[in-house]
Amino acid sequence: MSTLIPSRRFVTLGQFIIERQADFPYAKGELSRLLRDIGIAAKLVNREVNKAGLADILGEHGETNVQGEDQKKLDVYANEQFIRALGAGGECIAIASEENEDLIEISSSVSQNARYVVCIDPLDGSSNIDVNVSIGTIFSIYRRRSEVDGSARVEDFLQKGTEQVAAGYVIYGSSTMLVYTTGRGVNGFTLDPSIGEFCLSHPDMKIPQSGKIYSINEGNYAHFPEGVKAFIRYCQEEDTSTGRPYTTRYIGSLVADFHRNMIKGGIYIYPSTGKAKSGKLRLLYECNPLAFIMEQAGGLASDGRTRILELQPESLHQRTPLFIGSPELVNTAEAYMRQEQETTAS
Ligand code: P6P
Repeated sequence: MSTLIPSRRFVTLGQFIIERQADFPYAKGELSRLLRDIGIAAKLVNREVNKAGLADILGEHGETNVQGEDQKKLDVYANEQFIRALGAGGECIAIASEENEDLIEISSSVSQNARYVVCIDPLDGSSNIDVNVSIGTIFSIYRRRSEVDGSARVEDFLQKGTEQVAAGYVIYGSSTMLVYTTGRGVNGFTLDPSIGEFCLSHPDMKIPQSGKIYSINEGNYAHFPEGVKAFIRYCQEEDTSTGRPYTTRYIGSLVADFHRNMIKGGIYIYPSTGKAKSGKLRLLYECNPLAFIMEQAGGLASDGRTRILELQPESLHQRTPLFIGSPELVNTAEAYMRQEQETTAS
């Protein structure tokens, strides 16, 4: 009599990565350990985010980060947790973080032969912490280019987005999810607090080819490029055959706006504005990882003209405009941007 093996109730992140080792060209457990390290830090950050209103961890840390933004205590805590976890894991040789002006070299003995560098925004949208709005972590993983036995160099980070070996985000929302890609599709894992594990909840995520949501801070309308203004007017025009006017949704927390669009379809735009001529969002640890994920989910990501993943980074904290989401909406927005360019040129 054969024994019936009950079908598994859930697949944890760790089990999934091991079962999908072939997805990662440099397997030998390296990706497993990198994502395990990120998952550990995410669980610790999640614990603090969930009690932020209770613990004396709210409010200003009294410092400002390299972006000149007020650092919340949770920003600092999150940055420390990801640096500590990646440093202890032995697979990462250096980190570029939104919270640090220069790259952070991991000098521990376990990391001396590490082959990867990680770009990270440890807690994006942190201005929303005090009002209990979802926030997120965004990360991007590259193979180092410098010699394994030498120190990491800034060139290890200044690689095009097409060179990423993995990318992902954590969203600390009504539930906490970790979503990642290694270039073989996108998979989402929801944290089950009862067992402390991220469990596969959104296999093979695909963004709808179109959508009815446009996400942009219209408070900056006066300073938008004409092509963006024309796209917004397109979204607001009455045309029942195309389901317009569309709906505007803007949470002001990139990971939350991005994740909603991944599920429902839509477009998120942070263009150049009067205050931010190159846009506000950073290429290395916000736009490149989200663009990698979006393309793997069947969407598009550009700066309004050029594919994000093809942009050549020149500095760690470089900014870029971002148009990202359902392909039909991104293509329409880019058409209005081209039209503006042609009008300006003529
Ligand atoms: P604005 C948060 O500071 C952030 O980097 C993203 O999470 C968010 O989408 C954007 O800035 C909001 O910027 O200028 O619209 O407040």
